[in-house]
Amino acid sequence: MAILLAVTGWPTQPWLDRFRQHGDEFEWVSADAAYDPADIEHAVVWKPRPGLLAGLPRLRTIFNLGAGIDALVADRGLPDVPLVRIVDPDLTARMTEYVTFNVLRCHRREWEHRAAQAERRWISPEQPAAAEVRVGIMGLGTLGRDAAEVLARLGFRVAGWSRSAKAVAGIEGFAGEAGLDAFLARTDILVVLLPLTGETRGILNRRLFAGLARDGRLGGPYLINAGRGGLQVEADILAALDDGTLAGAVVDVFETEPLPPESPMWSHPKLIVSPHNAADSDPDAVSRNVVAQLRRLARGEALEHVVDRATGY
Ligand code: NDP
Ligand code: OXD
Repeated sequence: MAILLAVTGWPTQPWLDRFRQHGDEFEWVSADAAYDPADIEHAVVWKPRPGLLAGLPRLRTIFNLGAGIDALVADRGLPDVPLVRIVDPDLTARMTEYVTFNVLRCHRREWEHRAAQAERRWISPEQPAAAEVRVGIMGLGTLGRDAAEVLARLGFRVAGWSRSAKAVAGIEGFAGEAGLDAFLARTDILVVLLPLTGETRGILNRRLFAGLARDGRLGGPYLINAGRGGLQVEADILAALDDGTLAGAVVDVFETEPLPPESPMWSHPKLIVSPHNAADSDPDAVSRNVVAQLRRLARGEALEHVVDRATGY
């Protein structure tokens, strides 16, 4: 029995090399080469071709090579076997770096400084202390919680919003529909680390932006979205930046990726774009993580981080 590696959008060979290096007791085959579908027991994938997994009659487990599984569950023919996502300290640390870097950009007035430098203007914008700035994190899961704790250590007033109520020391918790308005109303910098599901699609829209705090020390609220592009209505982000509902935005994920060259998202002066690399899946760290799970299975132990198909994350 073999393990099939199927990745789209990433070079296959570095992944295959790492899996063979860290899991040399297993037989690894690439979906880019010839293989017998009946030999495949587990599949290790990132955005595999729709239908590919349905063609594997003995498949027992699917390992997704990232944290978000929305692209996989969009495949209507996805076999009903355990689907495992990545929860790994390397991925979490990368996301916390991205979030912290960009919260600090908003807090330390990056936009004003760049604009002033371009015009050789010496400015003295008001610089509030971190303790005067309220960060709100939508999605207080593996990634959101780590970022929240780091930001709280930097002195920011941090709150999180999740589906179920959470008690995290030093972080103000809000949950569900009932908690959303109050969460937004106390938020100067909104960080989004939600999964894309039927419930969250399009949640970052004009109505939500209008609910953010207007009484903060930064001159208006900021948005940082590193969750998924399907969470956001891009026309609403642009309109909110134009009319001042948002003071600025940093966006890593888009409705269409790669972001098409003609998209107005590229050139809006109040918008910073990154190319869906807030937290890359590192082949070395992630292959070790998946191999550890395969060894757990081989010992008859339960898999960790199995996706709940009902909630969609
Ligand atoms: P988790 O599953 O650990 O956390 C998800 C969080 O979102 C949980 O707190 C959950 O609430 C909350 N949530 C889900 N649905 C809702 C809802 N309807 N209303 C309110 N809260 C909700 O995921 P991770 O933290 O590991 O990852 C989050 C996402 O980050 C991924 O799904 C992926 O899309 C994105 N990502 C982006 C990357 C990038 O490079 N841009 C890299 C890695 C991930 P509860 O705790 O109550 O379940
Ligand atoms: C992920 C991603 O979900 O890279 O891990 O977006």
